[in-house]
Amino acid sequence: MTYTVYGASGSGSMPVEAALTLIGAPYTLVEAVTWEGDHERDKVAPVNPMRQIPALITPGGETITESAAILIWLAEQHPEAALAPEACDPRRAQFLRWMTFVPASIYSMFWVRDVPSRLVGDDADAQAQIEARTLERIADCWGMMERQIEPGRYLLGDDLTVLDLYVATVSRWRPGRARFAEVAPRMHRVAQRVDALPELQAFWAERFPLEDQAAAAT
Ligand SMILES: N[C@@H](CCC(=O)N[C@@H](CS)C(=O)NCC(=O)O)C(=O)O
Repeated sequence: MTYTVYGASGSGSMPVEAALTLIGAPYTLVEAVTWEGDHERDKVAPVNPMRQIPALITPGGETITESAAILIWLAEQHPEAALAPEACDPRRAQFLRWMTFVPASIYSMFWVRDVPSRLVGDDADAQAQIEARTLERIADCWGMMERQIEPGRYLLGDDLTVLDLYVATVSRWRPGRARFAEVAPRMHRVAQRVDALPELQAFWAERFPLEDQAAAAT
């Protein structure tokens, strides 16, 4: 009775794997580095026709895609891990708001910027504009989020939630943590706290060492 995660080091499967680590639930990993080409994307196709990671196969054999849905579902299935405010908790609305904002406004930019030719073909100038403008858009979105939340030790107060795991991961991607710190200084402090969680030290070291995110941000 274990989970299966389709994922890759440094990818959007990081918050899912981190949540499973905190929950203490065993999982099998199917490594699929989807941004490295069709061969890798095809590994995911049987469970996710979008050929994207993360995808989670539950112990009951159900497939869940979409990082935010997976994280919210895992928190609900494992209330003992206390990784999300419950439905009656006053923090629930903001939790759902930002759990939706991150994939809708920020994560989605990477489908465009990772392969700009998907939208503009071989036009090198247009590709360069997409790369530059998506970086600005991502930074703007982080800034907007920063101005509308009141973090405590963590983003929604003093309790760690899957939102913290999510933001700690996505903020490592381009434009990278240095820019994130400029536009979202309070959220940056939270992300550093998540990086330093003792329970996740071995996980981060194996799956997303901080030096890798520095390289990814260049
Ligand atoms: N909406 C999806 C986005 C997933 C996504 O973009 N995953 C990336 C890796 S981090 C991917 O598989 N990209 C390959 C592609 O889109 O072709 C989610 O939130 O899970």
